[in-house]
Amino acid sequence: MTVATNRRRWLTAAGASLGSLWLGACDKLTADPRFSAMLAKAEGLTERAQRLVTDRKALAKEFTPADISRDFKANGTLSPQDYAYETLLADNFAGYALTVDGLVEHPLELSLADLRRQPSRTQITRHDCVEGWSSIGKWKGARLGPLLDRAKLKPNARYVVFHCFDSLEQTLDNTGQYYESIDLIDAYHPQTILAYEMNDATLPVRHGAPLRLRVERQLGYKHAKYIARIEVVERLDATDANGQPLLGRGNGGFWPDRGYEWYAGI
Ligand SMILES: Nc1nc2c(c(=O)[nH]1)N[C@H]1C(S)=C(S)[C@@H](COP(=O)(O)O)O[C@H]1N2
Ligand SMILES: [Mo]
Repeated sequence: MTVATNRRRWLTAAGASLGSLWLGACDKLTADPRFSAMLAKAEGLTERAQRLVTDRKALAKEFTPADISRDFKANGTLSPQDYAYETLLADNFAGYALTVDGLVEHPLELSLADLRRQPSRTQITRHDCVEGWSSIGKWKGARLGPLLDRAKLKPNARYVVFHCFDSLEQTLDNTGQYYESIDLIDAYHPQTILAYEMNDATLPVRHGAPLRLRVERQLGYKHAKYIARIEVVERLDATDANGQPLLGRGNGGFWPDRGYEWYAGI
């Protein structure tokens, strides 16, 4: 399949799932400069913001097998010190099930075998950490878009949250657990996958076994490792009756809660 066809299919899927005319119009937006200019004016978008929207459909650069880093750096948690995780690991993740819930019509519980039966994608990409290092690796995983279609998003679904097994910090407000989130544009991007293989082998523990996100248009900290649960939400800053954020500190991710950008585009 050509990149163009792939992209069109992705747009159709994203448009349908969002139930949004606006995303569907993106095709035309890029095709017709007059329409594009008109929309920019109508929406009061700056040229830069508009370029950002357009660019978000593009694919991240892909590399050849010869480019794969011999020693892909591992960062952050290298092995979760979490009872539930260690129990699953002891049995080689035979008992693992990914939960997909929140604003979906059909909540899912998927074993690794189920995930391997989902539509997949393989890609050789460069991982850029905010700390300044990069490594190139080959990833294979279930495409997130088709998985969300299977769960069927409710009309108010806006963000996909990844809850991880590991905590990076013990804090009084209990917000030390790693989590991340992306919007539906990235969720339906063809290179957004739940990876279970790295460099043609089962995903190693230090790189996020049994399942980690690859969201190739964004920096390393968005690529949640050790995914336990995927939750679809309308807002990232929702609070409980006491005004406490329901997700971390309300900024959509462990590092965004500590000052990093939520949208970490490369
Ligand atoms: N669950 C979890 N995911 C995580 C992290 C983490 O500490 N815990 N670190 C992030 C950061 S900062 C980077 S650069 C990448 C590192 O992935 P790697 O270990 O495969 O290189 O994972 C990201 N995802
Ligand atoms: Mo990172």
